[in-house]
Amino acid sequence: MTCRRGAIIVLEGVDKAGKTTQCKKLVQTLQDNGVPAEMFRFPERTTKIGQLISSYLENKNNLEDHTVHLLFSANRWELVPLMKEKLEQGISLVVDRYAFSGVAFTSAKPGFSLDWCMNPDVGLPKPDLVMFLKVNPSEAARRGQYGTERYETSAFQNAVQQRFEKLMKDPTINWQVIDAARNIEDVHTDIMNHSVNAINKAANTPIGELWK
Ligand code: NYM
Repeated sequence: MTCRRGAIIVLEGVDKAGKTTQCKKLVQTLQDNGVPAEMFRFPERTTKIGQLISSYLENKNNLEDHTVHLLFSANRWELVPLMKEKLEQGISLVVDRYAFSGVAFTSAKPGFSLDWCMNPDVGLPKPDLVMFLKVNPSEAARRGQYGTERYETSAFQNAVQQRFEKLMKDPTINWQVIDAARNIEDVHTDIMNHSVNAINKAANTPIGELWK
């Protein structure tokens, strides 16, 4: 590799934690500081697979639980060539949800083990940093109504939070827990500091493989 590669920076958390707001602010501040950065989000609803997922989430169609899990994973894999191309150009990727949401949401359904849920995502480009935006689900609910999409209930979000806690025990991932109950600017400063560190560290190391 001739130039410094970009870093993969993932923001995770339950719904209403502020991930999308913080991803957008992070990309803007990085760019303002001359650091090339772009935002990715999963699910990426614009592809054919993404459209299937989107209409499932909007309750417009029903998909069998294993099937939809594999579609979420396929939606990440279909973006891998583009992600790698950007990283190799030195662009850091700020990613709104990744495989961790995939595992946390499906494994919150009855009959799904973490292991089974992780398998399809093994080998994806490994994030250099995963920040978990932590707000308890009741605080998240206070921030405004959950929407009307599938999974948007307090009971399900509680189960998802517990699955995230399990995933965060994995020492092979650079997890950072961010107290997201604070104001937007304080959370942003914290996220920016962690990101700059990760970008500097990643620059001269090869892209890793997730859960391998
Ligand atoms: N979701 C997201 C999953 O169930 N599996 C996945 O792999 C991913 C990436 O989709 N409730 C769920 C979490 C959300 C929903 O996400 C849509 P968003 O960020 O609201 O568009």
